[in-house]
Amino acid sequence: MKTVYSDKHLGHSGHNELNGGRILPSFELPSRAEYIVARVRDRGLGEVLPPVEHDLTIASKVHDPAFLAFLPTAWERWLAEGNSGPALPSSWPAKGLRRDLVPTSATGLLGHYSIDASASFVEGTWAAVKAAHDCALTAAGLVAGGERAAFALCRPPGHHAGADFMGGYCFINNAAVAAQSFLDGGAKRVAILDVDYHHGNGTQQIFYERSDVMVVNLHADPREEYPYFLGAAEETGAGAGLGFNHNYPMPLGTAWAGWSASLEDGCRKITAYDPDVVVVSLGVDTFEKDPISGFKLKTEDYPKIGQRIAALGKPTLFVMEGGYAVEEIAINTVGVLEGFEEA
Ligand code: SP5
Ligand code: ZN
Repeated sequence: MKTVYSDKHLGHSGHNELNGGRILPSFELPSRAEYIVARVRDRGLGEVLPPVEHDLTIASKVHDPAFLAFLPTAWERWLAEGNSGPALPSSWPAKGLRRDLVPTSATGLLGHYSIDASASFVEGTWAAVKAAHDCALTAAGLVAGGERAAFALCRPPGHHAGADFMGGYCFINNAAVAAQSFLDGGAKRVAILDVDYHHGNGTQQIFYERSDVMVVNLHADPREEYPYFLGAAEETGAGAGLGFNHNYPMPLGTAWAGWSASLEDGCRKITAYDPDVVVVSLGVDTFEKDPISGFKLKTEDYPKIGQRIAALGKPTLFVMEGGYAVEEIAINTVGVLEGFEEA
C-alpha cells in the first residue's frame, strides 16, 4: 500500500508536556515518524508520496471553525505575550468555571481550547499539524479512488483532539477529518477502529451523536489511565448516535489474549454495521516496551491485528496515532500494515 508522508512534522520539535509533576520534553518525538518512514522504505511496503495541500473545509465539519482559526495563531500570540519557550496552558475551564467566556489572552485561549498540558506549540507546530491533516486527506483520497488501503503517516497524532479542543499530543483529529471526507465523497457509513492504547476521546466526542460514523475504541481503562474522564463501556452514543459508539476498556497488563478478544468483538460490530470504508486509528503504544503505557502486546502480535482488519473485507485507511518506544514502533506499525497486505 502507499504511504502519505510529509517531513514538515520535523518542525514540531523541542515541545514539552506536564508529566509526573514536571514539565519534560514530550514523548511525542520527530524520530517516531522518521523511524516509521524508514521502515516503510526498507520493507518495500509501497510508494511514499507527499501530501496534496487541502484547505480546512472538511475539517470545519468536524471541528469548531473558531478553534481551527486559533491553531495557526497560537505560537505568535504566545510570543506576543512575552513568553519564549514552548506554549502550554496552565488554567482550564474546569469545574465551576465558564466555558462560554472566551479569553483574549493566549494563555487563556490555550486553556480554553485544551484538555491538558500536552499539546504544546513551538514555531513549527502549525505547519506540522496542517501537513498531518493533508496526509490524512490525501491518503483518504487514494482509498476513495479505489485503492484497497493506504497509510497516512500523520505526526502529530489526532485522536485526542475533539470538535473544539486539543490535548494528548493532538491538535486536529486526522482520522475524523478523513472519515468526514469519505462521507462527503459519497460514502453512507464509515467505521473508525481505534487500536491506540489510549481512549480516542476526541473521535468519540466528535461522532457521539451521529449514526453515519461508528466508532469502536480499544484502550486502557480510563479509571487507571489517560484520558481518565471518558472511555467507559457504558458510553454507547446519544441521540441519533445511540448504539454507534463501542468502548472496550481493558485493565493495565492486558496482553494479546485479552486484547484480541476485544478486537474480535469490535470487528463483529463493524461487520454488522457494514460500512463503506474503515478508518483505523493506528496507535502501537499497546507494545509491552512502550515507555508511557501498560499493555503487553508483543512484536509478533501486530501482523495479526492487520490480518483481522483485512478480514473485514473493506477499503481501509490507516492513520498513525501513538506509540513511543521509538525503534520498535516502526517494526510494529509496519507489522500491522504487512499483516493486512498479506491477508
Ligand atoms: C496519541 C497518544 O497516544 N497520546 C497519548 C497522550 C498521553 N498523555 C499522558 C502521558 C502520561 C505519561 N506518563 C508517563 C509515565 C512514565 N513512567
Ligand atoms: Zn496513545
